[in-house]
Amino acid sequence: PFLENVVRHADFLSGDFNTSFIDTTPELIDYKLTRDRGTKLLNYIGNVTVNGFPGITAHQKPIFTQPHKPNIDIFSEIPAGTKQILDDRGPDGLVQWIREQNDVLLTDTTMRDAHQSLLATRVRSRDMYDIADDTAKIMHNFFSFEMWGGATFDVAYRFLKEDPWERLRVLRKKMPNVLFQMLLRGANAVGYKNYPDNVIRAFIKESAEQGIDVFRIFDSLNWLPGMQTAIDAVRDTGKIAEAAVCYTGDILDDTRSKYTVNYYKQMAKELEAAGAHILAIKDMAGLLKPEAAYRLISELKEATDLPIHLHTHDTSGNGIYLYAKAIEAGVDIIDTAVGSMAGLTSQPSANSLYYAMKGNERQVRADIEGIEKLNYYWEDIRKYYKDFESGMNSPHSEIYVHEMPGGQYSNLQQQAKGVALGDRWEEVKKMYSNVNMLFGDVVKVTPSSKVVGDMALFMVQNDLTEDNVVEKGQSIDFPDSVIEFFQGYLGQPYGGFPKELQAVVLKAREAITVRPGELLEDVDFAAVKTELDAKYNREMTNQDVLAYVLYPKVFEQYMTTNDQFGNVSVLDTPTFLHGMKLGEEVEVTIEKGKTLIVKLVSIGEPQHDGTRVIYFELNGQPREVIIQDLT
Ligand code: 3PY
Ligand code: ZN
Repeated sequence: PFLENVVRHADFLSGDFNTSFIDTTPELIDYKLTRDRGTKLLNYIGNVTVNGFPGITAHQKPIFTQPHKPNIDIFSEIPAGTKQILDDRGPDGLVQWIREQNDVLLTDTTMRDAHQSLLATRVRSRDMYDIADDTAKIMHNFFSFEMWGGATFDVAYRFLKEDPWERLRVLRKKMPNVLFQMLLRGANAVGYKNYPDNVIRAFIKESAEQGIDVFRIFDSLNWLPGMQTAIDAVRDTGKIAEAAVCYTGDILDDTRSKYTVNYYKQMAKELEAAGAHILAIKDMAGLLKPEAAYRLISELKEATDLPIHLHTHDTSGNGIYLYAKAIEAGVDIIDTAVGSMAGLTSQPSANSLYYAMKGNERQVRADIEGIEKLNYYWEDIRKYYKDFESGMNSPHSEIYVHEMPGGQYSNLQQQAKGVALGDRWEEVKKMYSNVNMLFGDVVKVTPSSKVVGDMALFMVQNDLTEDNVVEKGQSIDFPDSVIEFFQGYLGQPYGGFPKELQAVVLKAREAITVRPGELLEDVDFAAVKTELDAKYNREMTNQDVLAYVLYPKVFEQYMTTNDQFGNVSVLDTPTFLHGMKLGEEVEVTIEKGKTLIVKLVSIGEPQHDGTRVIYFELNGQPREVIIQDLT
């Protein structure tokens, strides 16, 4: 193909060339690269068309309408916002500015927690880029956009085959006016286990350089030593350290004496002393009841000087009422999502809250007409990801009993199906709350929530109960995550481990009581880079190295897919998830000014070796790819 290109070139045909022709004619190489990229994408499309996409059940690609956009003039100016306040006045200036606001400020979670909690974190960068400019203009007076962190980091590499750092960079460019916020799991970064301190520091530094301004830092057991390294590292970057108390239990229930108002007040004071700029109340399961919110926030306001940022999930359906009470108690910032991506396991709707607070002395600062338009866009986008919906379609007040975080519900349900416990889901939920009590009533949020979930599945599967687990457990091996938890590798739970159960789970293993980071050796980033450069025969970036250190297998798999299929993030979402229909034509812009027109012409019969030939037209030229039929 490259030679074809040479012999067709005008200079070549006219005889106007010499021996440096190839070196001085870069478009030949460029053409070859474009061609290679085209072939790789055809391979991807052929594969998905024949073999499907994990988690997608539709046999035919559905017909989708073009997502409705607000149609704001793209050349209109993006109004300045909180990002400029931070850049001009620094973290303390920003905190001062928050204190001066009477309105309640909003964080929009649509691009992170909302889709993490509703659509298994599957929303692709492309669907965010397409609405980024409009969002920056409409939500210019928001406090922040939570658009990174939590589960989005590994899901991007693992399932979407795209680079989360690129998402951050591109969005930052398109949305330069409002603070970018991420969720950081303290010493677990964006993973499920504690990492060495220098990994936490390097990850935070790189994230700040690439565009994150506000780091919401939490520890899955509310254990302060698990947060301190991260708080210090964020402060060193000049960004905002928003430290979280994770809310669990029920401060209104007198029969539960562990997580009281005083417990939260004490923790808030410690976080203030540890260097937090903002205090987050992270109600990850949506357990905070309206009257409890009023009381908690009123008391926290007295206990600390920090602005308070409230996060909840609307699983019970009480989210708006809870926010109204929190606003009455003086909360400074709250988390909402665009209406069509809100409610149920996601955050309460910004649109609904806006109307709910009409007439109140504290207003919700938002351009409601604009947000209603964003609503249409996300309503259309959400349809692409229908197969990843949890199936929950009404409020679940039982959340107050099982206490499962918003993002865990559908995951654990899938896990239960995976071990043939799908039809015992009710039992699993019940067991989840029993395990919580068995563990001594612990904070349940990634990754501690995963431990409780793994144990619940294990108990149901092995017919264990709270009464017989200690006795029967002598002769069984518990799941790895449970063993590691009882070894202290996620930190120390408030009130300690239940000793009898710990002994049964650990058997001959030792437990630690120090911070896991103290025992973990620093990662030698230069050595990892050298190894990766050699392995992939190219210069790896800091971001690649960090991704590999956090998730070695996931990153390697991503690199393999990338090698095979190229950059698949350029495909539109229906094509990415469903492939193409016979006779269909799609446009793929592989970079600015370079568009491929792909038509699926026919799919050959399976060959004896299990392969099929897929016939395409690429920019009008016939092209074939051979793929393995795995169905
Ligand atoms: C995460 O850690 O991803 C969460 O959303 C926890 O609530
Ligand atoms: Zn959440």
